[in-house]
Amino acid sequence: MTRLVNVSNRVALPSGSSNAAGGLAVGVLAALREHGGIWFGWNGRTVKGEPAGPQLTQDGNITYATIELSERSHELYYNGFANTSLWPVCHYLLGYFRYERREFDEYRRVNSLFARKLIPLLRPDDLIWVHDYHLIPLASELRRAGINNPIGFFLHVPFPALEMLRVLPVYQQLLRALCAYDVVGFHTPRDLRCFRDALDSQGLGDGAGADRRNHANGARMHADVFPIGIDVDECQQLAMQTGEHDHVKRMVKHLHGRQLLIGVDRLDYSKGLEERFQAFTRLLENYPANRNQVSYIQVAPKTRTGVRAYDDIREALEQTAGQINGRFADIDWVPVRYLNRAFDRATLMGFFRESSVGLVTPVRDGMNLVVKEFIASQPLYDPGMPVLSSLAGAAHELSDAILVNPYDVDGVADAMHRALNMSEGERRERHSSMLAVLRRNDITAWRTRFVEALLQAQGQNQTADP
Ligand code: GDG
Repeated sequence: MTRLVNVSNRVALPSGSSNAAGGLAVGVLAALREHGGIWFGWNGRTVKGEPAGPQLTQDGNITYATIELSERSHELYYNGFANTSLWPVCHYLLGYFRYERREFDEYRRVNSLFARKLIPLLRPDDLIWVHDYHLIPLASELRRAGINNPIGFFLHVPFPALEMLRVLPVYQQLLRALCAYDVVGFHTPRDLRCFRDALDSQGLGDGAGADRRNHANGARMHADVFPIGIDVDECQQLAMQTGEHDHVKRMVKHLHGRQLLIGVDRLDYSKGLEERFQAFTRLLENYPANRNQVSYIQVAPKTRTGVRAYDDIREALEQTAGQINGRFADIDWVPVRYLNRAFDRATLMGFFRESSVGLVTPVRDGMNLVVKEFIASQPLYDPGMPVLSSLAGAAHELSDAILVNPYDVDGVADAMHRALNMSEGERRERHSSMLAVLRRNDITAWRTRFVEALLQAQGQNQTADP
């Protein structure tokens, strides 16, 4: 069988915490477990001198091949260009955007380091699947070194509209770099449209679509939509099994029969947590009957510590949660529990199952797996309802969720109230149609469709070979 070589900035090693929060890791791991193969990337360690690796670790059918990064690369490439230039632009959040040429130079250097370290592991019939915005130039680096394998790229974050993309001084270079891939994948048709517009603006598209000749090996680049999904059965089973887990039991005990609203997000400004806390305040103000009747748990494990904006948001949210509790709490009721830590996956699914409302209100998101996990974890006879941001990619598929604009705090409060009071019949109807969507576009469909597109590229390349 052809080997699948996944490459992402960060690899979630089996020896690490099983609480790793992050959609890319969850998706890649689930896809790899099914198909087997290599997962290549950074192991999370930084060093002062020359980074070592790749170090190989075998776990079942997955080989983890990991490298170190220098402290300088971590600061300039990861904290810098990837997370302070690209991430904000892709999420339409220019208030967080900064561009420094030396950070972009380091971004290119790290991509060339990834290529150098990866090449000795490659076999001629491997399919290479590169993930996310950290590694856009990787294919051009590999092509330069003579690698002719099919190489695909999947963008886990939104592809911004041309007028937003143009803010990046190096956007043209990045677009050209994307043309070195055989397959470029996005979560939604909207992302694909934006990508095609951007290519056309540079004369790189064919006018009608995104297919074009790529200079390196004469193959054609194919861009398409591959919505990421989840393993529905895994979530359902975990959710059903965890009712007896200590954390879930303690959580339910402290509810004292109140309805629960839940949010689970990496602590990231794109997840709309400040706005969500305001909306919860508005729920208690505008619909006072909910006081002492509902509780809100927000799980928000830390990520990207060391990036200033991420440290700031943590402090801001702690304050807001304190203010809400200070204003509304009663001797027997704490309105908000803000848990700045990670839980294991099974516990999260158990929490979801006990919740009446799933709050998923990012101000922008590529897809959002949490809403899918929330839906899959619900009991069929009495399912909870998600309140979902229309600015998350998942809204494209999940039109039966209660859709909101996350910036409209009164609107989100109305939606919370509506979800809390929706009839069982309506909840069951909406849930069953959303579950059907989750099953159609599950993690297997995502992986299979992408791999098929890569195999097709391989066939075409071979035909095109002189
Ligand atoms: C990127 C894109 C896209 C969260 N807290 C804990 C925990 N998590 C898990 C969730 C979920 C994952 O992390 C988060 O996935 P998301 O999709 O919501 O978000 P990002 O990390 O921003 O992912 C996103 C995704 O890539 C996939 O393409 O959907 O748009 O931004 O699985 O359950 N897991 C554990 N403990 C926690 O405390 N174990």
